[in-house]
Amino acid sequence: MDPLIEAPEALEAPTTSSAVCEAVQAGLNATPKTLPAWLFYDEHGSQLFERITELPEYYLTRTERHLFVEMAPTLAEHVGTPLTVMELGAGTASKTGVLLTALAQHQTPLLYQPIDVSASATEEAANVLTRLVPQLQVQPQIANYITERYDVERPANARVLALYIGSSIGNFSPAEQQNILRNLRSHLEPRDTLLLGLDLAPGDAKSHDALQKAYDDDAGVTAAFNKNVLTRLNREIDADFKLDQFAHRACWNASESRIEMHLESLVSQTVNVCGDAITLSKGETIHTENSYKFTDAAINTLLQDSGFSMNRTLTDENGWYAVVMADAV
Ligand code: AVJ
Repeated sequence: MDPLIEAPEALEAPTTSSAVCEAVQAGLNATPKTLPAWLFYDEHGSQLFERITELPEYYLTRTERHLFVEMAPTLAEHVGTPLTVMELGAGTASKTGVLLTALAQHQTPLLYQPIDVSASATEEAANVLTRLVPQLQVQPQIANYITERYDVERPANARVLALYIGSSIGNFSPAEQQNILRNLRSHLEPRDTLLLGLDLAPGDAKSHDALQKAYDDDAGVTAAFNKNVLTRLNREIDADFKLDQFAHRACWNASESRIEMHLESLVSQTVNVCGDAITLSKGETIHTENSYKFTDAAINTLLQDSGFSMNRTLTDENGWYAVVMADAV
């Protein structure tokens, strides 16, 4: 079986500016216009995202952290020992410390295997976490879990706790979500556990307005995060986007169950991108991101189709966010 999954273009960050040109031109010549989501995370964009996670309107990060604090003791009991923890897209693993602290009380030493594209983020994670949890053995893998193979090490008889948190799965289409989880499942054995963090769809518990505001905050940080994509293109591939001629838009797409972020052209204009003249009409948008939101039924289907069965779901008191414990079957 080949665990490598077909790369969604959204996450293939090219390394040469001609490759960036190619990807950007393809998106801007398409109808509707799109830009790939990896463009968000240059250095400034990553800082802006950190600021987003601290905004009053952006409840996701804060809520997930609270749920981790609440569930950590139960989780440790559920997974039992011996145990190893791996994490997809770990980044700086700032929320993982809560869980690892609890788990390390039941198991010393505890092997933690973060997988991330960013070597610097993983290094920071290793430094911070080993200071916080001295019993931890951190064994990072620098890999893009979407496009590259990764390994999961299993010390003798250990059960694996796989973390895929932070609503990261929400950036992918349903087909891609399934591929990511199936690929993960191929590294696991029955009775290993997946901990999945997802944002819930609006409904009785969460208003459209609350969701919308999480992606269009009053301080304009998300707007800056979105527009930073244009700044990046101006700098990296000599494009000439005029930032004040675009507006940040966040809108709920009910039929796809996702928040979409767009950059709307406020005037009719022509932009030069790698020698290509791109015309935008007034009101035309460039689609920059999808953030999928889940119903209970959708979570169940996704898990079942990927070889997991839901064990329990924890939600906050508002019912806005979910951390799902699922067992590999
Ligand atoms: C990093 C994918 C979880 O979709 O909520 C935040 C990215 N975009 N505000 C999300 C994001 C705009 C975020 N994820």
